[in-house]
Amino acid sequence: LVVLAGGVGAARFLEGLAGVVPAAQITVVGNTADDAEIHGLHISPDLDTVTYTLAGRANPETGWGLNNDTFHCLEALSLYDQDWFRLGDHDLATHIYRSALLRGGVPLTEITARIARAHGVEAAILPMSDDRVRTFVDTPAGELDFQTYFARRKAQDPVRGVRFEGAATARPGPSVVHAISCADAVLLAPSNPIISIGPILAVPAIHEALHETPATVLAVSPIVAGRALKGPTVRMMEGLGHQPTCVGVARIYESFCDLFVIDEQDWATTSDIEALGLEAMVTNTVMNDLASKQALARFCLEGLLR
Ligand code: FO1
Repeated sequence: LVVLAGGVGAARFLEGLAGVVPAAQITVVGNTADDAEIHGLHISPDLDTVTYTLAGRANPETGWGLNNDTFHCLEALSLYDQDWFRLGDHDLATHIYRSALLRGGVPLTEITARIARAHGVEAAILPMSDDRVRTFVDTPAGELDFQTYFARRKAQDPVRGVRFEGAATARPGPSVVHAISCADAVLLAPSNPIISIGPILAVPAIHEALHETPATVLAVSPIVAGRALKGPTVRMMEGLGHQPTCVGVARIYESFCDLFVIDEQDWATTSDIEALGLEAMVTNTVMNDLASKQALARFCLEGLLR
């Protein structure tokens, strides 16, 4: 099973999936366009969120960062007014390790595998690309790098455009295309279609592999009853001229997606989704505990087996 994943929403979905199939059968293709260089360190928030969650170590309140982390270094950085990106002390160790290896020429794919192994994660976690891809968000305040828009300015600026710098020439990570082409199924996690899944689709060879794979492609809508499970998805879709509903998400995925999972609250949109040529599957997609995460994963697998 190959899962295209952003951060917190995807990690919750993966936690459910890893509870119903052996984790070793899961390959995650993770977004790296949210990556940032902060304090001279290379941060890969989405890869880390997936890794920490599958390791059972994510902070349950934020979804990102490590559970029970301390913030002594951050407190010290506040003296220099450098504490807007909340890096915990133990989380910092991951960034120090990653940054040192990157500087030594080790590819991000290899480093990500080492970090996952160290945390006891059995799923394969593949960065979408080892090449540098970065999201920039166009706002009335100017073009902002992603973490300035998201973490520093708390995703408050209206979004006029989004650009994935480097994506057009980025090569996919070494086993990404093979994984998609040989998968039994490809799943798009309930992540923001614009800024989490969007950069993955913007890597041309990944886009092509999704169109060509014989595997069934299933996507889970991150929008329920016009609201996003997490983050600025709805306002961002509105700002970019997409219908901010599950139907709007289905339109973004329509050219390569076969099955589209929507929430019970959106059952009335089934015919709109089927009019796009996707098969709609209706269930509870709101994941508030482990049981609901696993139930959603089981529902997706049953749909794929039909
Ligand atoms: N998100 C925030 O909104 N504020 C933060 O201070 C912050 C710190 C942070 C540290 C490590 C990490 O792995 C993620 C962190 N995130 C933070 C989350 C991150 O910015 C977003 O979740 C993703 O980039 C969007 O998927």
